[in-house]
Amino acid sequence: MSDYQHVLVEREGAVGRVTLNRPQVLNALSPALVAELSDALRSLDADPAVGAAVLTGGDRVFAAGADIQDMAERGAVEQLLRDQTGRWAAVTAFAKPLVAAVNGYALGGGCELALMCDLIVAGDSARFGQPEINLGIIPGAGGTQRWPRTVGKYVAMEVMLLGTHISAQRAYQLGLVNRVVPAEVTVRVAMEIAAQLAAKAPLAARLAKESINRSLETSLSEGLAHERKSFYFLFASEDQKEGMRAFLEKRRPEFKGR
Ligand code: DAK
Repeated sequence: MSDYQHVLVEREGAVGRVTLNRPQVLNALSPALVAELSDALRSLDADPAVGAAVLTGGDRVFAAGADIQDMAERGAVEQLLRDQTGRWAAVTAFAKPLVAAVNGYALGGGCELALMCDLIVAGDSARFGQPEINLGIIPGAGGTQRWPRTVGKYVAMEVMLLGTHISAQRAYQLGLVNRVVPAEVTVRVAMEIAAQLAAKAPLAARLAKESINRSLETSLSEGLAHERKSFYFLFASEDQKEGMRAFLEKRRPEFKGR
């Protein structure tokens, strides 16, 4: 994992951490960085010792968006053929709980990256926004879809048509982030939450995540049917037996992800 140039990958116990690492350009998301991020997340997903992960840009900035230097002179066909979407898809395909730890700017693709995570811990310095309108484009990694589903149409319009930045505190009021903490402890708090997530029954966490994400894409009846099947499925797991027996025996469960 140490041969990555644009991301750092570490593990603390059952928690993986990926840190975007191009500080000189505010972690601008170049294709090379996104390729490494995607590869790192796939590895953490495949690692049975990892139960949850944190995605961060570190203490100063999350990411100021896709790399404008890289995009400036590209044509439409070239953009399409580069299949960036496939690489970004690794973030939403990550099956374990993924916590974003956001300090400073989370703009454009950086903001979309945070919105792809399952929980967001924001430092009090965090600024969320989709300033693409100022570049003559629109968000391309989910911004126009995930913002309105999260905060409603009108705030989404403001953010995407005016390029307004949303502060950490306002993001909290809007339900866009789970916690606002002092910037110097953002990553630590996210790691603690991820450790708690990693201690839960892994299969149940995976299916709960899948079911909640599905609720944003389907009708209520289809979503309920999916939830019910996942619920029944878990009764085929050893962890369901362990969880319920442990409760009855008044002890802590030992989940195995089986
Ligand atoms: N790209 C490249 N370089 C960037 C950058 C970016 N997005 N953001 C900042 N930098 C560079 C600056 O050019 C500067 O470099 P030097 O001049 O020092 O060489 C350095 O980082 C420090 O930035 P500033 O000097 O500008 O710092 P300030 O504190 O004054 O301002 C700022 C910070 C974040 C307000 C400002 O840098 C800024 O406005 N940055 C651009 C933000 C932005 O417009 N982001 C949206 C980009 S478009 C898709 C996937 C993703 C996307 C689209 C499609 N598919 C899968 C299809 C995403 C698109 C986008 O994100």
